[in-house]
Amino acid sequence: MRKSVGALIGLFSLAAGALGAFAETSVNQPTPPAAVIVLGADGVFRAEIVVDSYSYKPDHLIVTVGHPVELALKSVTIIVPHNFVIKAPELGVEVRQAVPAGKTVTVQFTPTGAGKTEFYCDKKLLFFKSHKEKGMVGTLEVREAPVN
Ligand SMILES: [Cu+2]
Repeated sequence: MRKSVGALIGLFSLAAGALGAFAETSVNQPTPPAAVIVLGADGVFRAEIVVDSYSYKPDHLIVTVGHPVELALKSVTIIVPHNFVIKAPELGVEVRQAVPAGKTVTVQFTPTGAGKTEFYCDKKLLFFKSHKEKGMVGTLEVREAPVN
């Protein structure tokens, strides 16, 4: 089983290489903890999210209703562009932000409702799986009560 999966991945890599999608390697960076977000003295939740192929770190954010959230999306990829999407009208959050390779971009939003939703990258190359399907997905958790 393991062998056939390996063969499949090998084939997949060959196909990806043939298409010129070879540059999925990333700069080595220390990986941050799974969930870190800081409520500043000014009442703004801030976090840096490392954007890689194909992950967000941290991938679980916990914030509270009515506080602005400011996320620095730091791409550590060399060529592959990603994005950051949240579609959660029930939380009052609609975000679509491109994250070019190697760049850091900032997004800001203020949740108006409590609940959980996903943030994800919806990029997709031809017939390949979407980046979300490859693991570029995380959880935004908006709580009513203050965190800690
Ligand atoms: Cu992506």
